Amino acid sequence: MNLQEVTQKKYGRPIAQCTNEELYYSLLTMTKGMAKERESNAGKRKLYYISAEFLIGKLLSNNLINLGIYEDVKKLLAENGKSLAEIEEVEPEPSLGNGGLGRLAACFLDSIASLGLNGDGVGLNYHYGLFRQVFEHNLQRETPNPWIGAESWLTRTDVTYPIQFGGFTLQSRLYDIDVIGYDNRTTKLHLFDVESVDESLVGNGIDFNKEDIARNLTLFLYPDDSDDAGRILRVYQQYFMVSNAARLIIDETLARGGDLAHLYEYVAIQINDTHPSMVIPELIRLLMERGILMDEAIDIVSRTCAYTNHTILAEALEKWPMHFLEKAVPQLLPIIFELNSRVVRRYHDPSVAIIDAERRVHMAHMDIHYGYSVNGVAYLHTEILKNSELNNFYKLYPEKFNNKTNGITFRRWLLHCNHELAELIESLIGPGFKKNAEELEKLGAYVNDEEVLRKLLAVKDARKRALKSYLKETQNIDLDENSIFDIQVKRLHEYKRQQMNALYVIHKYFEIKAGKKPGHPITVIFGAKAAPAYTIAKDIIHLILCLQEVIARDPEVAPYLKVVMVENYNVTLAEKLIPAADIHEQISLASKEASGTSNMKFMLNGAVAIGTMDGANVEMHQFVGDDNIYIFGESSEAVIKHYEDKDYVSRTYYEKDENIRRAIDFIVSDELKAVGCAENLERLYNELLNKDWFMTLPDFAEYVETKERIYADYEDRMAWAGKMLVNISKAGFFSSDRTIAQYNQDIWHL
Ligand code: 26V
Repeated sequence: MNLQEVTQKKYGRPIAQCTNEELYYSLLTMTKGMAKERESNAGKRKLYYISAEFLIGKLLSNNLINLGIYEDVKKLLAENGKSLAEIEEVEPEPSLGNGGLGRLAACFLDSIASLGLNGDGVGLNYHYGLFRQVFEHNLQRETPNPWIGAESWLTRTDVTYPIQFGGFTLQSRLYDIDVIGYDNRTTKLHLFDVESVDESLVGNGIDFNKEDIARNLTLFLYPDDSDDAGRILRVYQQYFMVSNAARLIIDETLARGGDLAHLYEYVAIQINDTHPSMVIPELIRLLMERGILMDEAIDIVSRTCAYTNHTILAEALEKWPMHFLEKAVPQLLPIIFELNSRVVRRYHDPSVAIIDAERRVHMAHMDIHYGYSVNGVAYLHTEILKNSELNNFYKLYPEKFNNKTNGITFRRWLLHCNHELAELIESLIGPGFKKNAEELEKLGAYVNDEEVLRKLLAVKDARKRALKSYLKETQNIDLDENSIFDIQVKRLHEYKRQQMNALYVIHKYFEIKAGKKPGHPITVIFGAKAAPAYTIAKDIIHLILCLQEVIARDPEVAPYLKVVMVENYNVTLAEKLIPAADIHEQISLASKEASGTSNMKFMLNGAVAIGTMDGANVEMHQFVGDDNIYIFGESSEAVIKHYEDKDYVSRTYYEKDENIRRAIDFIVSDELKAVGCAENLERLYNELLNKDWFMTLPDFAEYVETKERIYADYEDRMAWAGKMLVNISKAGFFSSDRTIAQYNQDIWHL
């Protein structure tokens, strides 16, 4: 059915007489119908990508692009006096992820479908997602983010399983979202829900009764984990996800005529971080229920499951206290004990045991012993896993370790979010790059072509103006489109060092007051959600919001420096912010950022990075060379050594460096306290002065120097445009199509 027919059937009106809401729902219906007509791959071996997060973003435009009808629909709507951009605004954005890990899973599904591979995603259908961030009194407050209306991208299926927990059973229900590949097949995102979920359980903000598992199980992603009730809820969620996944995998395999004794010939399971790790004991348990002996079941599962590690932060590697598992999933304990005893019998090193001396279950250890592949997500990250964090495991299983540098889907992060740039590129090198990202290299031929460089700058200016009007309309923020847009958007975490960027802002504030005016005004833009229970992260948001207010009110500084923290940073905002960036901040403490993926999105959209030698920045630097990226800071080796030697004392930097002292003291100044909350500001001040676990201060002086250099270089517009072009031309490697092709070749063998 075409759109005209859909609106007639649904609302009894032609397109021209429909509201934007009616048109959105008509397009949704039409697109879902078209997806059903597409084929899926029916190859023998099928991938199940299990993930607690799929940060899919809005789907309408992306689906229209991948169906190849975006331009036609846009034209048809325009002929009827309607705007596709306005219709897009009607779509709610689900927040089914925290950040990079969840967005990566979404990019991977797009690439799996676009490469025509046989693979589906499996996760949970959180009704309120992570949360919606609102700012009040310069503080973050969390509210639910509902996204499932009467009509949505979800399709209810007949698949339902009884999932047993300690003492009770819950009935599940599977909902599917079609993932439409670019000019190719579709696959599915399977989201399991619990039939008894009750949205009315949510009270003030995101508070709810954490004990009432039957009614709360799929309300939120990662509820507050500051107490045991919140933490054990995660165990319930994770088991619910993997038990459903394992049953679906078994049922689908049998329905395809497969044989469970050779499950690995039919199935590959990718475990996305440790959240789905319980799939290992659960699948073993279910195979044993079907008459397979334990030895064989363990062997089958070990040849089916592969694990991706996304972090080296020790606190983020899940270790569940045994009593949590005893309470929530007692049926898994005999299996986990058995898996552990086999490890302990074979290797006498306690550091590789699954169960430690404090009776905690190390999920990553289980994955490594009982999976056939362990991968990191960027070259440096995998090297650190092999040589330090997981070295004891690497020595046991060198053949299991491999690197898969992350990637992003160019459909969403170029074709959809930056039409003007995509058109300019196509006019220069033809359309081949849309399917083969490496063709972007051909842009290198234009690096000295002034006419092309001018066009590139014009595209950037257009995107900056578009961001300006979007932020004015949606958040009442005023931007100066003639200023430098210097952007840092990502989860709020101390290791990502938003606080270092904020300290720089304070530094610049004093410099401008002292008469040192920048060549162009500077707009420093932040976007970040903080985990609800992560106090210092919320204090950093508070600092940034207070700075925003103090600087905006200062007539001496405001014309030259502006701080903007956008509210509720999400995929939709990323799609507006990233194309408009001149400079992007990738300033994590070296060794701590596994990969980063916004760095790739900015690069592809012609922004220039200031960054440390961390994560995928290392590979970006290798591709673009010293002249096209601004690298600073201590090396990962030096940082790792500081942790080993425990020799970092932040206060010595405060005492010996005047700039640092001036910036840190300002956090607790009367000016900031006048617009903020003394308790929060003092806590952050003390943290930086007495702990600073992620070593902000040692890199500060070099960060300041490098910022001055990048801002100065921005003044030579032609040379700058050359840097933009080089970045775009070298971005091809970071296509998730390349990443997925490598997963398939080395791990999945679909
Ligand atoms: C999550 C959280 C959430 C609550 C606060 C504390 C905390 C600490 C660490 C984490 C990390 C979870 C894993 C994760 O999201 N890793 C990210 O994965 C991306 C995709 O591979 C990668 O680009 C990022 O570098 C990595 O941080």
